[in-house]
Order: sequence, then structure tokens, then C-alpha cells
Amino acid sequence: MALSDFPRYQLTFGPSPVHRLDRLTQHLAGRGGGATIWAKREDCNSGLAFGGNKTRKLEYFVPDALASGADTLVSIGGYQSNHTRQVAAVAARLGMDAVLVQENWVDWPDAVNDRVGNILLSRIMGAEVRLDPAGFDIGFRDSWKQAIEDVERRGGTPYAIPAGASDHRLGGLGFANWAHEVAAQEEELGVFFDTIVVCTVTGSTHAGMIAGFADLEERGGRRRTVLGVDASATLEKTRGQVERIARDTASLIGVRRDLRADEITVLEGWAGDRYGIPVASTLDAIRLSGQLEGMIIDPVYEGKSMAGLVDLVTSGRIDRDATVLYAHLGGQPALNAYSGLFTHTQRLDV
Ligand code: 5PA
Repeated sequence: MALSDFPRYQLTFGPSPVHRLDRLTQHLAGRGGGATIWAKREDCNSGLAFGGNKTRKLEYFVPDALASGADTLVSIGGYQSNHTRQVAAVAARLGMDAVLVQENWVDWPDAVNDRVGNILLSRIMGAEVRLDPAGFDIGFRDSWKQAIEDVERRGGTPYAIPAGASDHRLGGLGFANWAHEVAAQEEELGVFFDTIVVCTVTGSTHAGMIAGFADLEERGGRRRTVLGVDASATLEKTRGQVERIARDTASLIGVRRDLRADEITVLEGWAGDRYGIPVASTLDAIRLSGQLEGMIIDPVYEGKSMAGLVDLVTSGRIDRDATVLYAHLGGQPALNAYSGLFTHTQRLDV
């Protein structure tokens, strides 16, 4: 089967915007870089509760959920999960229920961590929110299985969506489609993105891109480099999951060759010690992106991948003549649970 054979239920506005980050490009050039930086914006890809990367993945889950006769979407994430917020929005749009297990993934001392931002939005959208004290883990969880069973026991028909909509047969398709979308936008814009930078945690965003670009390469497209920046701080689990989902997705969409080792790159160095806890480079990247571009990124995911981009570009590890596409995957609502980090304006010397 080819990617285009899989049914897709459109939840996004259409292709997400792609634009240059000129001031960031200039700033990094003054610090040893040379690459030209662009962004593709999944943070404004949909009218469903601020959208984000999961909205794209869920476009391929919805036909499967509808065909299964489900009436309830069941999923899992941290208190400030962007993923579960997007599941709640999709359930609302489809007229389904949502049951969300929200684990205590981040030991973050914010008094309203379980009240503001993403979890607030999920409650507004009518989801059943179950707080659970368990810590961070991207694997399958008993609490999630329990939620699925509970829905069945009360006579509902659950559709189970794992953490981040990743470890699922269809998990990689949304971002395989993203790769095809990038290729079409390149034609329109007359540009070629030789390097993609993307945040990776549960893995199917990054893995889907790898599979999608491998598919394009097999159809005669040019090679490019996809750099995943780990934000899980459980590197081996994330790397393993990226690799597995990339291979499974590639074969699902008809890529005939094996993926090369150099196509699967998960970089460490910007996650800090723990998932969900920003470090100095995260906060610098958030301020940099805000003060140079008015582009808002979050302390859990994009702040870490942007910190990676900054270092990779200024160190020359990303070539000085590269054209980089930064995948902005959304996630801003979580900023509300991190207000303590930004009680005063701190202008960067840029
Ligand atoms: C998330 C994930 P993957 O999980 O597909 O690797 O994507 C990482 C990622 N950026 C990057 C943002 C804004 C994200 O929300 N979020 C998870 C969540 O529960 O929200 C799945 C972890």
C-alpha cells in the first residue's frame, strides 16, 4: 500500500505554514553559524484546541476509530500533555467521549500544574480526566488498560490511543504525510530543506518523517538529514521506539528497502536530566525565539529542540550552507504551568 491509500480524516486547516526565520538566521550567523533557518508550524495547523503534532497523527486514527464503531477515545499523557488535549478536541469534534489518564510525569512544583493549560482545555472540552500519580514512561501502562476496561464495563466502545499516538500501527502516517507536504511546499517556494530538526519523545513524529522522506527518496527525491532532538531524557527508549516505528511505517507505506542507520538520528544533549524540566539552554531558546521572531515555544519539547538547533548551527555541525526546516510541533498551552520561570522580563543581549 502507498500512503495515499490510507484513509485520512482532515482535522488540520490544510498544509501548515512554512516561513523563514530571518532574525534567528542572522543572529546565529553572528555566532559562527551560516545555515538559513525556516519553520513549519504545527502549532497553528488546526482550529481544534490549538492543534499541534498529534492532530496530524489523529487524522489517520479517526477513520480506524469510526470503522471500529468506537464511541470513546481513551488515551494517556502527563498532567500537561498536549496529546491528550488534542484527543479531547478530536472526540468533541466527532461527538465522542474521551477518557484521559493524566500521569504525574513531571515533578514540577507549580501549584496549578493540574489545573491550567492543557488539562484545563481538556476539561472544558468535556473529557473525563483521571489524575494518576505514576511518573514518566512512554510505554503501555496499566492505568490506560484499566481505563479501556472501565469504558467497556460501562457499555461503551473504546478506541485506545497510546501515549503520543505513537506505538500504534498507524502512528507514523501523519508525519509521513507531513514529509510529502514539505516536498509539495518546496516546489511552490523554490527551496530544498536539506536538514530537518524535530523534537522527539514518544517517537512517531520523527519516525513518520523518516519513513515519509524515505518514500520520497525512493520516488526520486533528494536525500536529506532528519535530526531528532531528544526531550525524553530516557534516550534509549526513545531511540528504540523511533527506530521501530520508522521501519514499521516505511514498510506499511510500501518503502521496499531497509532504512539506513544514518537515516535514524536521535541526538542527546538538550533534554537536561529529566523529562519536562527545562534547563538553562531551554529557557535561552524560549527567550531567543520569542525576542527575535515572536515565535512562542514551550519548556518541555520545543524549547529543547530549539536549543539543539541553536547549538548545532553555531557549532557548524549543521553545515554553514544548509537550509534548515525547524518543525514547530506546538505545545504552548503548557507554558501556563511554568509561569514561575518568567515572572520578570529578561531581555537577551541580541
Ligand atoms: C510532543 C509530544 P513525539 O511524542 O511524537 O515524539 O513528539 C514529541 C513532542 N512537541 C514534541 C510537542 C509540543 C509535543 O507535545 N507530546 C506528548 C504529550 O503527551 O503531549 C506525547 C508526549
